[in-house]
Amino acid sequence: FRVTTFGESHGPAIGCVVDGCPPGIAIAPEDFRHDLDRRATGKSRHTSARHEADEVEILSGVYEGVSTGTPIALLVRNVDARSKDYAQIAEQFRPGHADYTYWHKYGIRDPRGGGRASARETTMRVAAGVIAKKWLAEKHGVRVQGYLAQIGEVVPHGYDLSVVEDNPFFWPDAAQVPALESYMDALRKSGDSVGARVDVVADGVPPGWGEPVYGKLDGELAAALMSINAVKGVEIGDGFAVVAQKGSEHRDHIAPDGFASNHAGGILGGISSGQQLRCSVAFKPTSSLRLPVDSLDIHGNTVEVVTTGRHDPCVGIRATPICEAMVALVLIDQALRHRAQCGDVGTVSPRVPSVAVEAGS
Ligand code: EPS
Repeated sequence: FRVTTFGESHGPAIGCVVDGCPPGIAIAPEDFRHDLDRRATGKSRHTSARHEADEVEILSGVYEGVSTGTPIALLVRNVDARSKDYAQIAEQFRPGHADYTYWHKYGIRDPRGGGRASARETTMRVAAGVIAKKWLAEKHGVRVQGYLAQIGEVVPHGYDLSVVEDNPFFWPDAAQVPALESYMDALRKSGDSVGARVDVVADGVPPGWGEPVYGKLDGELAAALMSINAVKGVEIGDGFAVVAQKGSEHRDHIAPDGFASNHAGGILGGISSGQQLRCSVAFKPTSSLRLPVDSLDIHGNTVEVVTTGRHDPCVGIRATPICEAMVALVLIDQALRHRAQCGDVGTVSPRVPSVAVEAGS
């Protein structure tokens, strides 16, 4: 299962091609609505004010509402691009932005907004993720759900995943939402931006998905999540907290009725253990700020950069559905790979060794 995307923030359209999708999945344009709306700009005053329709056109791979197994091409036309906002920074490098590295790599860049580096590209990851989520839920009862686990220094006091969809932050503690609104209002007025952490859990993943050495499930998840714009860190399970743990504390005790804890995050040796999959993703503060900063232009002159336009003061706020999509895309790929090698997913019964190991041998 492979996804590639194309398009720029202010080009005519963005799109993706989904290769390797199993045949027989019911797919309609309206299936994409829910997740694309969750990710979209302009839904609250705390995100970019750009108003995109994000209407998905299915160009191929679906016949009479059902996937045919051939490449699925999806297209979303950009309807609210406003490139003139970027005229003043077309030749300037925004500190912290990919326009510097694109320029040095290619010697040419699309200066309209973030161009190819814009988070607009993530629309198509979410669209492809809808297909993956659907297959995972229907075939295996797998549910992938994310939430915002930190904005700046603010962390949730409680974790109630049933309230996550009821607020513009995907925040798991409803009582804190008014304080977050004030926090974000003050941040926006100051012209600055802030980082965030998104957690994603997947329930129902059977044991056995993932490869033991190359293509480890955790490696694939890290690569997929790290490929999202503005991501600077990925953790699986306890992540970097394992550094301070003792082995006796970290190991998840195994009992006949299941594991007693989940420090591993549902992955052992690159393969799913059957526990809840737990990932955590760190988003940097966005770099397009209206606060002036010294920089260089493409001719090597020092300049003062001020970025106007419609930007997210915290791109992590819209990142929950994007992270969910990337996790779902990795899981469907691993599920199909597992089925190719080991047969029907979830039906392999582990063999108990026929020769008992003698105590003390
Ligand atoms: C983005 C900058 C803004 C955001 C954009 C992400 O775009 P513009 O180029 O219009 O100023 O609005 O997000 C989207 C358009 C979207 O659909 O996510 C950036 O630099 O990443």
